[in-house]
Amino acid sequence: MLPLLYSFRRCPYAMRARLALHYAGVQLKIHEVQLRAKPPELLRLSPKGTVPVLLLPSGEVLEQSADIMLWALAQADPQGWRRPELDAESLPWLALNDGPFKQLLDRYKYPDRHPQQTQPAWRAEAEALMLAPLEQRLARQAYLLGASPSWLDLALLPFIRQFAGVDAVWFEAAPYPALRGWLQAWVASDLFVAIMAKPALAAQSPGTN
Ligand SMILES: N[C@@H](CCC(=O)N[C@@H](CS)C(=O)NCC(=O)O)C(=O)O
Repeated sequence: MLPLLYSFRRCPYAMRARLALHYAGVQLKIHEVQLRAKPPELLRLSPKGTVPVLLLPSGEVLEQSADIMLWALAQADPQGWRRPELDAESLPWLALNDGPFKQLLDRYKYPDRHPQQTQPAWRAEAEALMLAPLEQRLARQAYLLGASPSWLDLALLPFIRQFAGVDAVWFEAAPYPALRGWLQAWVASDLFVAIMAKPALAAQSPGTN
C-alpha cells in the first residue's frame, strides 16, 4: 500500500506538501478533493477537515502541511534541503507565513469580506511584514536560508505566488526584484511544474478541473 495524500491542487498548504513529497521521490497516491464536498473517509481520518492530509501505510495520519514536509524529507533528502541546524532561523519564518501573513493574504485577496481597510492597505501591511524582509534576504542570498535551496523555500513559495497573483501587474512593478526572481525561478522549475500537473483525466471525478 502506498501513502495516500488528500490534496487540493491550488491550496498553498497542499502545494508545499506535494513539493516536498515529490522532491523526496516518495511514491504515493493523490486524492484530489473538492473542498466543498470533502470525502467522508477524509473527515473520519482528520475531523478538522483541511487539506493536505497524508495517510501512511502504518495507519498514521499527518494532518499538517509542515509535518508532511518534514516526514517527506526524513524519507529522502537528495540535495540536503532539510537543514535542521537552521531550524531556529527557519521555524519563525514558517510561523510568520502561516499566521499573520496568511491572514493578510486572505484579506488582500478578498477585500470585500474584510471592509475594515482598503485592499491597498491590507497589501501594504503584508508588504511590511513579509515581502520587504524577504526581499532584503534574497537581495544578498539566492535562497531563503542561504546560497542553496531549503525546505523553507518550498514552504513559502506557494503563498508568495498567491500573493503575487492577486494583482500581477502591481507585483511586476513592485520594489521586490529579488523576490520576483526567486519566485519566477521556482515556478519555472521542473519540481513546481510536476506538482501542478493536472490529475490524469481517468482519475478525475466529474466537476474537477
Ligand atoms: N494548518 C493547516 C492548514 C491547511 C488549510 O487551511 N487548508 C485549506 C485549503 S488551502 C483547507 O483545507 N480549508 C478547509 C476548507 O476550505 O474547507 C496545514 O498547514 O496543513
